[in-house]
Amino acid sequence: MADEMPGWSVETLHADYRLCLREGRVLYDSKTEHQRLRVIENDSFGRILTLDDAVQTTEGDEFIYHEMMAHTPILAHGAARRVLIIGGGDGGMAREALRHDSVEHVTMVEIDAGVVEFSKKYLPTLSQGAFDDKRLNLVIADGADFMRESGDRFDVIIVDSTDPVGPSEVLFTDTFYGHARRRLAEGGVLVTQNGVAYLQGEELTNTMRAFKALFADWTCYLATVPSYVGGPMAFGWGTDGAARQTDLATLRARFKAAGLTTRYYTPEVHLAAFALPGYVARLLP
Ligand code: AG3
Repeated sequence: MADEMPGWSVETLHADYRLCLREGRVLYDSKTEHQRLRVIENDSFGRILTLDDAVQTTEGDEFIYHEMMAHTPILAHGAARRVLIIGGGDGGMAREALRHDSVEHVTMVEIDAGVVEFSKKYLPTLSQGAFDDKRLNLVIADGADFMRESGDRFDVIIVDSTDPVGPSEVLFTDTFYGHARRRLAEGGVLVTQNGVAYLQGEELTNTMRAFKALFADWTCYLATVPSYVGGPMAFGWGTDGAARQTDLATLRARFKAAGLTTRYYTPEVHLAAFALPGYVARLLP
């Protein structure tokens, strides 16, 4: 974070738009092998994790992102037993996936062991014990290598990455998406973090172009996460199955059967999230 404003943390992720967060206590500021890690406190958002000066997650609004990236594909699929998370070192995504009793295994491939250790300590409300769940298999490795080399297949793959700068860049390539498709079991769904559409439109277009070439059903869906500035965030969706055609009555029944208490996700929001405003629809090839 740039230090032009004492007492404020400045996110410089976007070229023309900066996010300033009032900085209470700085709980941590250090470099891991892969990136600069920081945790600050803020009255409106609680603890905020930044990696290389970009906001990754906040205690206050993380539920929106994690619920929408985990429950949307899992409930649309309807019988997801094996879930793969690429990234997600803070444990929030694993927590949401593991809330489904029907999920038997979650494999989480995180490149940076430092993020995991650190999140357990400074952001325990993110993982809420997920790292101790017997169904979780934590692999510290490069997600791109894992995708290329693993022989396993998954019903749902969630790419919970940072933005496509630095270590995450490879997770936005056609090659990576192609390998991801081969890791999907029949009817499996891939979802990806694709940035805020207004400011990171090119990133979304590139991913969607790759999905169009790979999947029978491809699109993106949206959710507004206050700490990811610039309007709604887009999540890529790719599958050769029919998960997107799951209707409201079915989603409601699955949601109820799963016994989930959520703060953002509802079956109605699930379906509505796929309705794209014109400017977003026009970013799709
Ligand atoms: N990973 C996604 C962070 C994306 C931030 N991008 C942005 N503000 N445009 C979050 C990790 C949470 N598990």
